[in-house]
Amino acid sequence: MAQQAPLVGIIMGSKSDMPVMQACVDQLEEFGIPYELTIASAHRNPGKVHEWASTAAQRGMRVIIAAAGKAAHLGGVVAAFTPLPVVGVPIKTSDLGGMDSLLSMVQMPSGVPVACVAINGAKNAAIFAAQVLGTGDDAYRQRIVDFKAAMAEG
Ligand code: RP5
Repeated sequence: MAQQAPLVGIIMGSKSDMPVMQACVDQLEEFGIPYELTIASAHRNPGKVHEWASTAAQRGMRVIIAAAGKAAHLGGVVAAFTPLPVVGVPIKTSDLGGMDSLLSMVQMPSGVPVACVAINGAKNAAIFAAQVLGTGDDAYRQRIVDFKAAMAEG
């Protein structure tokens, strides 16, 4: 999608999240939605996260998908720095099975929402992002209609 300006910004806390997040990338590709992918941790690279999140809207992004595991603060930190909707993907972890990621991502303080999908729900994050884009774009909305019709066909 390099030829089109990205509309979805994907950020993840580690390259170790990529095997899970490949399903998100694949779904966005299937919808033909241009995206940008960045690896930055809220704890290991806070400056990079701040810069990326606080410029995402002016760079043309419409929705952000943030994936992280363990003490998964990435989605919330990104949400603190952008007016864009943020979808969080809690990553399954070896020690606590992803409940750590889920609870730290979903329990946001009032005023700074992160719309959180299931543990490892990378594909649903892409579908939700497409639905957000579809609210203002008939072509993207039609892709969701077609996707649902194909799903119903089995
Ligand atoms: C989080 O810590 C990442 O999002 C990842 O899910 C988890 C483990 O990261 P690595 O130690 O594998 O880099 O920040």
